[in-house]
Amino acid sequence: MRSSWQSVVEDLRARWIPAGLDLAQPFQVAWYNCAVADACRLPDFGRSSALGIRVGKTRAIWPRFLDAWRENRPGLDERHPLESYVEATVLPALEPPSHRSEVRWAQDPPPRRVAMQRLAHISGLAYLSQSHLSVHATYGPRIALRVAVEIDIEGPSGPPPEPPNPLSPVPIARAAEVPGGDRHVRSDTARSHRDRAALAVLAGQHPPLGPDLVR
Ligand code: B12
Repeated sequence: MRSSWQSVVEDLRARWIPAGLDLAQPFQVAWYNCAVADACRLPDFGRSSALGIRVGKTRAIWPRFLDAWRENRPGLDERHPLESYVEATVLPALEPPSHRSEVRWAQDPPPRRVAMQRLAHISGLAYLSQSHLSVHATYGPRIALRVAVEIDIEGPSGPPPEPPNPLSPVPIARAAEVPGGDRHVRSDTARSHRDRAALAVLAGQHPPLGPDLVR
């Protein structure tokens, strides 16, 4: 029998995915709270094993967002159109409330700031790489981490999952053989990260990325 956090996550996914919020990863709030400074902790309603859902997006959001913008849908704000679109998608799915919930947006400043990349790693959604970019096993680094939703029910149990590391040491070694390639390997820029992801694809050690994901 499915536990209730699974059905909650499934119901929310069914409402978020058609709007382009296609990365929703459940986690136990304690996994994250034990790993970050107090200033970045998430609310847990007094139960450390509460359910959290790490919500992000791939490029799937863009056609849906543009449709909403062209239709002048209510709730969209000219100054922050994408952020307001995400808010107008996430919040109605939590109504009517079946459980208490809290929402933290990526753009929330301290004291509500969440270390979204660490959370993506801890929840198993995307590997936090040395380039300081979160790298998804399928979508590469071109993902955005928009929201963390906390819900007052028991979340997943056990230890946190380890996200797959899409950057294998073999392509890194190959990059070092290319003149100047070692600079890419050591660089902390997003560009070097894409180069390494592209090498991983070429070496057949990475799930295929669309050309627009690795260019
Ligand atoms: C503040 C902020 C910025 C600031 C400062 C970033 C920084 N150096 O700390 C500015 C405006 C400069 C910025 C720029 C960018 N950002 Co920014 N940013 C954030 C934000 C809102 C908070 C980061 C934070 O304070 N975390 C809390 C602290 C406590 O976490 P931390 O684990 O200690 O530190 C993390 C980050 O600070 C970062 N970091 C820390 N030191 C350094 C140093 C360098 C060189 C870099 C690149 C990152 C970095 O990596 C750490 C690991 O998680 C996050 C969203 C979020 N809430 O997490 C997005 C976020 C990290 N940014 C993001 C992106 C995409 C960018 C840009 C690439 C945007 C762009 N297209 O230019 C650039 C990259 C700039 C660069 N030099 O490469 C994405 C990353 C997505 C991913 N796949 O990983 C996030 C998650 C936003 C999102 N909605 O998805 N960002």
